[in-house]
Parts: sequence; C-alpha cells; structure tokens
Amino acid sequence: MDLSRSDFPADFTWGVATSSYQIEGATTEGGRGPSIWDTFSATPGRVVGGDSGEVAVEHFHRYAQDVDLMADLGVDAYRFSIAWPRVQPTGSGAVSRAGLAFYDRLVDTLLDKGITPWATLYHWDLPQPLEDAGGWPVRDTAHRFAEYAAHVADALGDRVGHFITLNEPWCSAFLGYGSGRHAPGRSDAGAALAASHHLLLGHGLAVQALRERAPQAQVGITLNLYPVAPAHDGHGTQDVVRRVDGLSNRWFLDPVLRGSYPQDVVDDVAHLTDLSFVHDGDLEVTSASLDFLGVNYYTRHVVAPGALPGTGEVDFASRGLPTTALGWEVDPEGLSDILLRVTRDYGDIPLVITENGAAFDDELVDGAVHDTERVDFLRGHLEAGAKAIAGGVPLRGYFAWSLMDNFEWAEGYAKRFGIVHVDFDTQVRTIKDSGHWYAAFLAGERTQY
Ligand code: IFM
Repeated sequence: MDLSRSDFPADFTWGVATSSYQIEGATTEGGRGPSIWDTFSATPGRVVGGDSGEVAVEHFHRYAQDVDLMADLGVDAYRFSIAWPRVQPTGSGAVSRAGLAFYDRLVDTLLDKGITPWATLYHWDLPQPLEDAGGWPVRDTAHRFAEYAAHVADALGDRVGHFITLNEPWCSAFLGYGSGRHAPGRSDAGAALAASHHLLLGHGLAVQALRERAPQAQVGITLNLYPVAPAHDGHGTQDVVRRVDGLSNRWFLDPVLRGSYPQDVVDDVAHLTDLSFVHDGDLEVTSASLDFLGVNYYTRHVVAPGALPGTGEVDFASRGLPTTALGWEVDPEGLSDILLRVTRDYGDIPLVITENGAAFDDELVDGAVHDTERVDFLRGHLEAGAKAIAGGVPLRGYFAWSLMDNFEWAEGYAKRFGIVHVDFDTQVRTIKDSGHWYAAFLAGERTQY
C-alpha cells in the first residue's frame, strides 16, 4: 500500500486540533471566570492524579511558539476552541476585552503564518455561574450560548472564516449529566436528555447569530460518531445495535440534519422523559442549514445485550484488535464506514474529520519519541478517508487530534494524544515521529507500508 497527499483533492484542508481547557492553562488570568471543568477538577476523585487544566501546557502564554510548531509541521489549518469563560467570565452580560484579546492575538499569529483558523465555540468549558443556574438541562443556557456566539462573531468574524458551534454534544450531555464521568459530574438521565436538546437548540441559535454577524463564514457542528456492530448474532443483539446507534449517532444527526428526533429512540427514553423540553419550532432551529458536518472518529462500538436479561444493559465487546492506551480498538475501517453511512443516510453535506488520533504510552528517549503505533494509526485512518472519498463521500478535511499532549479530561495528563510531545514539568515541546511523519506526508512524500 502507499498513500500520498495527492490522493486527496487539491483543496483538501489538513490540520491539527486542540481545545481551550486542555491546553491553555492560565485559568485565572486575563479576566477568565471559572468553568465547570475548574470546579470538577478541583473535586477530589474526579480526575486521575488530581490533575487539572490550571497550568495545562501553558498555551495561553506559549501560543506563538505553538503556532511556529504548526508552521513547521506544514498544516493548512488549526482547529482550536474558544473558552467561553474567557470571553464572558460569568457566562452572560459583559464581555472581557482581555479575554477576547488573547484570541485576537492567536488568530493574527495564525494568519501571519498562513494557517487558517477554525474556531470551536464550545468544547465543554461552561462558565460555572451558568451551571449554578441549572446548566445545559435549563433552556436559558441555549440563549446564553447564542449571545456568546454573537460576541465572538463580532470580535473575530472579520478574520475567522470557519466556526464550529459545539464539540461532541453527546459527551457534554451524557458524560456531563448522565454518567457523571465529565463535568459537571451529575448523574440524572432525564437531565442528560434535556441537556442534549438544549445543546442542539443553542447550536441552532448560535448558527443564526453567526450567519447574521459573520455572513461569509462557514459554519458547522462537530459530532462524535461511531459505527455500531453486533458482537454476535444472539437473541436481542440487533436491538442493542439499534439502541446504541440511536442514542450515540441518530439522536444528534437527526435533529441537526433532518429536523426531527428518531421515533424509536423517543420510545426507548419514554420512561425517562416526556420530551416536554422540546418546544414548537425548536427542531427548525436545531436543523439550521450548515456548511459542513464535523466528524470526530476514534473507534467502533461492538455491542451485545448485557448479562442480566431485561435490564437494558449493554456489553461493549472487544474483537481482539490492537488497542490504544485508553483501551479503544484501532479500527480504521470504522472511519470509512461511518463517513459512508452519514453520506448515504443524510445526503451530501460536506464532511470534515475534525478529530482523529490515539493515546499511546509514549516515551521520550534522547530527544525523540518513536511512536510507530501512532504513525500506523494516522496512516491507516488517512487511507480510510481516501477510501471514503473514492466511495462518494464529500470529505473536505482532516484534523489530527492532537497537536500536542494535553489534559485528557478525567484521565488527566496520563494519556498522551499529541503528535508533539510535551514535558509537563518543563513545558518543552518535541515533535514525535508521528509529527515528523505527518509533516512529510503534508510536504507531499509518498508513504509506503
Ligand atoms: O481529548 C478528547 C477531545 O477533547 C474530544 N474528543 C475526544 C478526545 C480524546 O478523548
């Protein structure tokens, strides 16, 4: 097999991605207010090692050096997120000029280097005062989000041509309010479903605000999507596949791209909610027309009914494939499968892979990180992207997750996703073999394996 950049369309966008809380640090500088992740990380037992994003990888101070790194890698674009509590420290009302000034500097530095900024408005750092007022389960949060989006559009819309409203609303809703594994750490299935709707409502309202104030910008949303496969053909397995696919994928794809919730999932969750939080006209808002759909892909779900019959429990099975340091099976074909499926079921909306990558137990030895597993991972997934394009998918871009090692949420700093290594004590950055490989690929080298 061999693969080269020339196997992709000439105008394909190649980038790297990060998010604010995972890299910025400086959580009390520049007027930033507290977010739910500050509170969650400060709560004993929530994050491995008691880690937090308080310092992270100091990107707030080192952004210029990090943009130089991107230029060295040769990427076309950088997907970053804007911290809502930097822009509006309390989540509503007055804007912090100092907070916005940071993103001004970042955007200008990127543009100076010829790197196109792709800004995500919400990558999980909800201002704490909004959570204190009820968080995403409360409808008002959607309106506050649209107000914040308008401020960002006013400040950056003259230079940022690509906006992503939400990153992975499934995680915000179901990990944040359902399992409690992420901030704000609540465990209430009904609240999680209400949160999912208000996130999508906020998305739709933010699209309206962006269209009004930055009419030339391309606007999308990023969903974490998974192909779902049966672990075996035993009794009830197909229904588990339907249920998991319903809640992981269709619960978000349908309201955004079809303007409806999938009826089978509505029936599945009827014992948890009557969906009275869905008001007349909401689904027209959630399905505002988009310029692209961002797809984050990491692995496939392989499922079967759990051991206890009648409980609705799901077993997530392993197929014995190689796994990443998070135990996720490496399954590049799952990427082409999910892209082909979205195109088949939802039409020809342009797709962008806004995240794809893997955590491995990297070691820095003599100034180098020989992360051959990550090189293989990236190469395999790019090949899957090329396969999807050949199959008719309007795929427009690929962003590697992540530019550099960072705060991996509840896993703290123990899991490294970067193509650039960061020494968390000294903050020294070292390009890993995967970063060198990506740079060579972007420079046009043909890669063989
Ligand atoms: O680090 C996260 C990112 O913030 C959202 N998508 C998945 C990544 C890996 O877990």
